[in-house]
Amino acid sequence: MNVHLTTLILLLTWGPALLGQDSAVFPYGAVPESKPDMPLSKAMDRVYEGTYKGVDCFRNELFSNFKYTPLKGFDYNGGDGTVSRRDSTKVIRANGKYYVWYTHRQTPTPPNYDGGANETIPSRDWDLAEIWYATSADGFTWEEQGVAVSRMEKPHAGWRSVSTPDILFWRGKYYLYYQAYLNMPGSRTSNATNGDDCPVSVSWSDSPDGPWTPSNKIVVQNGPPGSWDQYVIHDPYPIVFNGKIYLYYKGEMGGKPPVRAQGLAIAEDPLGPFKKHPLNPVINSGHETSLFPFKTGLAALVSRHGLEHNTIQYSPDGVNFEVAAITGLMPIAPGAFVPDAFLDNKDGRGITWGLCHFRNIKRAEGKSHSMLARFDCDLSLDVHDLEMKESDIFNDPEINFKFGLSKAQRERIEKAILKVK
Ligand code: AAL
Repeated sequence: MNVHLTTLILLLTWGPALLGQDSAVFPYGAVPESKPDMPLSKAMDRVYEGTYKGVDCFRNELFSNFKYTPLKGFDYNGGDGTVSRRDSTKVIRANGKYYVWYTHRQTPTPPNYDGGANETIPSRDWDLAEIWYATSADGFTWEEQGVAVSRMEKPHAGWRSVSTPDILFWRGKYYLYYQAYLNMPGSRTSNATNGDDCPVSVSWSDSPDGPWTPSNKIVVQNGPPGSWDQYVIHDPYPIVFNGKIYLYYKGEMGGKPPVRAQGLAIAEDPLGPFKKHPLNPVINSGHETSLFPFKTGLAALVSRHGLEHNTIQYSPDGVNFEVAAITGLMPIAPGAFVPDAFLDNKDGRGITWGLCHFRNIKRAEGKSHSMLARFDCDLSLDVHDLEMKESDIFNDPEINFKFGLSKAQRERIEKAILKVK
């Protein structure tokens, strides 16, 4: 046996002992791609046996941080709360430009959250709203085109408000799904959610520029009494998968605050019938829905609420999701540019940008509106932007101090100090 091989065997056998250790030690350097053949802690075992899509943030294709840019082209009446834009759809590309649709509210006053709403005063930021749209050449500067879907005529769902749209392109036609209110958001306080009750309806067009024909049909119904989604079917989000229309949505269960989870309803025709999946809810956390094809499955941005908030998740079948990455400072109501949302080609390439919103701006002064913004990320198999893979975000201290203790918390702490002997 040659001397090198002998030396190697001796080192592997006696190395640890010579180093004063009684077992192999985890190696120095970049985390090994393959699992070391040695006893591992649960934490290190999870690196290899867990559901993460990489052994560290820089090599995890489904990890990214998020960068934000203000948009040009939208006027908010100086932030007086009378104009609001929020809950934008996926961004799509057609006719050589980008298109996006969103909740547009223009009312004589800001919303009155405290029972003072009526036929002209909104009860919520998305009450008495319409679906408007805008186009852009670059995704940073937008040209507002005006209304796409107006409120419906009574008694049709959506007569009070239509909001929170998303877009489907299917067999040559465009479909806009939206929350279709049959009563004032927040008015049914009898239930444990915040009364933001509604089903989902749809309008269609031969062109992204309209005109849009309302179906005047509820295509995703509220669940039966006592079911998790009996009151709230929010954030309809269609994607083409397995040859069908997979429409994800948010439901709000009871509890204060209500638990938000996401369900799936599947149809073979854009106008339904949509059949809810028996395993609903399929995502146990989050708020607004945002998914995209990734490799042969689907990935989901899961933000804001729940045990698994601030995660990016992956599902091979569109039903069973697992945490692929943990992140932070996620976009609210992300509407990503998803070039392959309707291709169903089992080669999902991922996303790099989209629109989102910042909400309840200036609510403290009795004014409340939301504004659209752009987010960028690297959740793409075709981009490798290491700046987007940095997990350690340095915020200006003032940003953190803005999330200071409430008056009640400070009083609680000071009271506790007095008790210290
Ligand atoms: C949004 C969405 C739905 C809710 C409200 C407007 O973030 O979840 O649309 O109804 O908030």
